Amino acid sequence: MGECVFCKIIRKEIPSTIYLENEKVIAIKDINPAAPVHVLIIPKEHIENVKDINENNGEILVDIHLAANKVADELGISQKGYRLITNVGKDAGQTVFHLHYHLLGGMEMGEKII
Ligand code: D5M
Repeated sequence: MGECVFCKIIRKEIPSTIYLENEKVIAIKDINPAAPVHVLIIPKEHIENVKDINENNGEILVDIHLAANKVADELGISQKGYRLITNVGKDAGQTVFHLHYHLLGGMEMGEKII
């Protein structure tokens, strides 16, 4: 856990552009944006990915979606639409093994951007 880049961002040991932060989640600008708006919604609790969501920790998904709604509104992409994507495991392309959702918007998206 000590080496997890998102845990370090949450502890402010690594700088990031923060759009929203509350007790449960943080929303930051992706360092390598794949769209004009590319925000990562990250729970503060270290959960590897969706496969580790269960009946004890699943409420975090509500907090993540509420944060995504709020950030999408604030960044002005709610009306035109956006994607909310989470990669689960190596074959999906997950590179940071701390649960996060990509909020992507600000452009018309084709078949595949991430
Ligand atoms: O997505 C992991 C994402 O995390 C990828 O889009 C880059 C982003 N990333 C990695 N390090 C940082 C820092 N330090 N700041 C902001 N964004 C970062 P995945 O779904 O695991 O492929």
